[in-house]
Amino acid sequence: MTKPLEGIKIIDFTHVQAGPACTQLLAWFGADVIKVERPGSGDVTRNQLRDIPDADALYFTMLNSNKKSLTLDTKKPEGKEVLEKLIRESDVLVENFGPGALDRMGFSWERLNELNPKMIVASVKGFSDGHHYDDLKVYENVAQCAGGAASTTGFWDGPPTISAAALGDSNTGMHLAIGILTALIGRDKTGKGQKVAVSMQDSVLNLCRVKLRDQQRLERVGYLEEYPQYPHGEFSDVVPRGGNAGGGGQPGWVLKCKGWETDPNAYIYFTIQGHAWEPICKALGKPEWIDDPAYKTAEARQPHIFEIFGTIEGWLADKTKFEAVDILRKFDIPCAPVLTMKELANDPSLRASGTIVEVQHKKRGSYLTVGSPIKFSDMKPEVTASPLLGEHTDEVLTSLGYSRQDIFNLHEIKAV
Ligand code: CAO
Repeated sequence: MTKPLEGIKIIDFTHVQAGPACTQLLAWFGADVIKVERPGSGDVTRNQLRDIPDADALYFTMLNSNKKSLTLDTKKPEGKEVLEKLIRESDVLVENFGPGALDRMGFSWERLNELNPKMIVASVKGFSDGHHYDDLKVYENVAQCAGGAASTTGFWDGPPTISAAALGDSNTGMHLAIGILTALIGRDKTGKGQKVAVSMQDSVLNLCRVKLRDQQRLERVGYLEEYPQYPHGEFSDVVPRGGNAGGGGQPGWVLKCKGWETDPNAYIYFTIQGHAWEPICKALGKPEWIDDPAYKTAEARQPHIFEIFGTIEGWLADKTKFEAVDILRKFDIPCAPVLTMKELANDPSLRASGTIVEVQHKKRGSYLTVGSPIKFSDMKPEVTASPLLGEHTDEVLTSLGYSRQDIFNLHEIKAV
């Protein structure tokens, strides 16, 4: 089956998570992604948090599937020469080095554009160009703090909190992928490449858009009625941490189910959707609440919403999270069990849909990874193993026109 991005050649000059997540996605959709790595060491994640000695760590294998690996010392003249050849025939270069690293290597945007005016140059940085922090190196949690996620996540009586979801890394990579695809479509119209830049701070903030909504509402009216602080607590002049409150117009909370005393994940998320009040009352066996003025409207419920959640927890006390959801789904109530990584890894639906996939790796044997969350009617992205360090060096050099002797010489002088 022809994949939509077949024929698109991508120089993957990325490392750690933000950049590799982007190029992995493009590789799943058919792009020829050549990961350029430093000889001897490669992407630092190959060695980070190893669970099998001498085999690439899962951190690497789960972010670099479907790619080729070319080892090249791009600070040496011989390595630069190879990279220049590759640039001349590639469609996209993606990088997420620290600020200024590509310029110091001699590959500024101007130089890249001169070498290949049709090439799209895509970068991830911690902060956008010209930002007063644009010299900073940034990792995931730093971005979550800088992008507004940490100050608005967690409980009001605890410190700013980091989300386990990679809002700074993979999320930024997904934004960059959208930018690259947009620039590729743009190039079809103009014939020209362009620079695409995404900052981790901006990408986190983009996902925290409703918190900026709340900041403005707070400044106008002095309170936020969907937050647990309303109506009994105090609001300051900044958006507070709202615990597990629903962020939209319908209250919700994480509620205890049977076994919560010993199982830290025996919980469901329960949402009280305004128009679903009647079915909720029926599901809970509380028909008297349906027309009770103290419960009938969202405004009436809000002052004692935690008392309502407490009653629901009473109803949940003899039901597992799965049993509870099986009942509530019949009443069309938006809810879900709090699922663990173990439960997700073994979920037959996720296996069937290709969201959790088992991949064979030359050194590791089989491992699980997350496949494409994007599903197509005409294509099922297949996940293949991540490359060993330098696995495709000779193949790529040959495709660039180097002879066996040239390749031997390059290896000899340690350029590759
Ligand atoms: N050959 C020769 N040199 C190479 C090379 C190669 N194939 N690949 C990389 N290098 C060099 C770079 O040229 C650079 O050298 P200089 O600093 O001397 O110019 C160096 O290796 C890499 O620098 P770096 O700043 O990218 O790496 P770091 O480990 O110090 O920082 C990180 C890592 C992630 C903090 C930084 O890259 C960064 O801020 N990136 C942008 C934001 C980002 O993507 N962060 C997300 C990472 S995922 O959590």
